[in-house]
Amino acid sequence: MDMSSAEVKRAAAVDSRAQTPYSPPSSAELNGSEILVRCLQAESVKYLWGYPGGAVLYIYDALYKQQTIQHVLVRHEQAAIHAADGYARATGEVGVALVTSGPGVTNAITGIATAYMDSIPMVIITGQVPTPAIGLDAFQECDTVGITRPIVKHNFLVKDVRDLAVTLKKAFHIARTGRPGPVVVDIPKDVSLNTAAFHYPERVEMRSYNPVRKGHSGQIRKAVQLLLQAKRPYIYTGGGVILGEASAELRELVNLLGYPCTNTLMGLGSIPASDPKFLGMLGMHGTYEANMTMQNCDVLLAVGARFDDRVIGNPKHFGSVERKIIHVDIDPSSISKRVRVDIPIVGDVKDVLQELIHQLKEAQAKPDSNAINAWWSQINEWRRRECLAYKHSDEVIKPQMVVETLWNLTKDRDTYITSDVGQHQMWAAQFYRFEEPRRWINSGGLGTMGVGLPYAMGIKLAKPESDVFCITGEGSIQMCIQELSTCFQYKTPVKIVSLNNRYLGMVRQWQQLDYEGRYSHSYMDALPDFVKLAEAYGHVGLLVEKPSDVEPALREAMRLKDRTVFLDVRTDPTENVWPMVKAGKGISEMLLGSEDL
Ligand SMILES: Cc1cc2nc3c(=O)[nH]c(=O)nc-3n(C[C@H](O)[C@H](O)[C@H](O)COP(=O)(O)OP(=O)(O)OC[C@H]3O[C@@H](n4cnc5c(N)ncnc54)[C@H](O)[C@@H]3O)c2cc1C
Ligand SMILES: Cc1ncc(C[n+]2csc(CCOP(=O)(O)OP(=O)(O)O)c2C)c(N)n1
Ligand SMILES: [Mg+2]
Repeated sequence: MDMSSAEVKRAAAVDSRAQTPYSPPSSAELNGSEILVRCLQAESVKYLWGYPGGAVLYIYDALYKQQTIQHVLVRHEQAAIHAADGYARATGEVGVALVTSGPGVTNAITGIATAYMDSIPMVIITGQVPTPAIGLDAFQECDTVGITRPIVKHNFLVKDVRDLAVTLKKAFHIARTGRPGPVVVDIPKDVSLNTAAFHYPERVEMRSYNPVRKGHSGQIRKAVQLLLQAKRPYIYTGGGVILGEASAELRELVNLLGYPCTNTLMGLGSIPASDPKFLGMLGMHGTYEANMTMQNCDVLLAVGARFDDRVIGNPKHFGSVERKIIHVDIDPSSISKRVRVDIPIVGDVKDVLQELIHQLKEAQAKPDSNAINAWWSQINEWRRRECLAYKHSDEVIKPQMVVETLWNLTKDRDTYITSDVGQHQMWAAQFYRFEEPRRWINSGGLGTMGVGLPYAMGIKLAKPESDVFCITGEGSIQMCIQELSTCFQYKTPVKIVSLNNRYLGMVRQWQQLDYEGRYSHSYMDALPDFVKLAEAYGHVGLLVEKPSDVEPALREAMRLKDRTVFLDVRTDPTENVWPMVKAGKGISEMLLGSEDL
């Protein structure tokens, strides 16, 4: 953002001589740490995930003296960010985390980048060495503003306690408005101790930051005309629909037009999986029908989706056919970034869809029903390929079957599913049929192994009455497994379903398909006994080795409502994720199974 660079540069050019001399507190004044707590209270923050250290001890002292914000002590700063991020994804609120300077910040980096890539609203408070020590290689000093600059929506270094409240107001405002994203507020130790009068502004004005909400009506009118003239239309939607709380509008639009609709990995649940107009996820591991429809449509309405490389495959192949593209996105920089767009509409998805629906209802013209029926016949033919069918087995546990069984057992309950990254993530996306938004929580853009357990932990605090399952792999779960300890301390009973194929399966799959079966370092020997490990952390561990034991084990995990349960499910190590668009291939050039190799 333009605004950020100028402000941040000014802030980063710290000159300790320019600091206002410290003056003793007057009775009406609060110290920086108390101000921070008051600001968080003003923002109705209920939970804060963090880890203490020297630079934030005044802040921890202020937290000790209050009752409204629950601090959760994680076991690694990466997990603090992931947990707050998971909370934000499930609730739509801003997730808040607190870490100390130096190693606290560097441990948090993966979490911040993960949230940034998926546009998740967060405020991350980082401790910093005292202002006079900045730039002197002080103990536990790192240039937080510099290190985080490319992976935040914005960041601030607060040099004067009198700026703290307004800075936090700005941070929350920036995090949750426009295209959401993580904002870092770096607070030097002396700022957390110095005092000032507390005033939390009701609103903030930032000259160079004014995200557009309403779409241009002229552009929307053009979009309506194009949609009504379409012979082979397609509605392609993404994470923006969920971030913009526009699921109801999307459903209305799809019903109004009767056009086929798909979701990206990040958009799952914005339209019910059971809706016959939903073709499933598209992209690298999307369904045959979703991808064929994408390649062959003549009018594409893209809503809150960013034409990711996992979605369009080879851009030359994607661009080789004639189709008109309408793109609705709140971030103008997302538009025509990866593909050329015919009708750009910058605005908030909810506002734009409402206007689009309104104009469609007013329009005299109607869709060409013959053409649309013919298009549906073609799509139904693609559907008959049943691309997600897999070979069932009584001998070995098929990972797809585990996810299907979980879906069957939980579909009528209020259930949240988190996942890690790998084959298990794709099977979860393909076989768990999400009906509602914000129920599918995973890392899409950065693809961060290790998110699943902290995400589940963060969600369970927000949704104590809901079932929270983490579908993971034996590789990913080990990246933040220490958080089993946090789950025990804070009594956040989550259910971990580890699809243990004894491989870094997604890597193994690529090595099988693209590296002639040279399985270089994708097999993990000497895995821990996960059942004993779960027990050592105070939880329940269950080993599941036979297909017939899958359902009873899942039922048992659900029966143990107040316990964290770790299911070590030994799945078929050779199973691959199908369909698959290999690197460099077009979106319609999918492999549907090993017989296509
Ligand atoms: C192993 C692996 C495999 C994957 N395979 C696939 C796959 O097969 N298919 C797939 O789809 N993805 C896949 N992904 C995920 C992929 O990498 C991307 O994360 C994903 O495709 C991006 O989804 P999106 O386009 O919905 O964008 P998001 O990252 O969700 O971006 C949302 C867009 O909406 C905009 N927006 C935000 N808020 C609003 C608002 N209020 N109004 C309007 N616009 C808004 C943003 O500006 C942004 O452009 C995979 C990831 C991994 C790790
Ligand atoms: C932090 C991180 N390191 C490396 C990768 C690359 N990577 C993607 S999937 C994968 C394997 C995951 O293994 P596992 O968790 O066992 O899941 P599986 O694919 O076997 O289901 C790896 C190493 C990543 N996504 N994230
Ligand atoms: Mg594995």
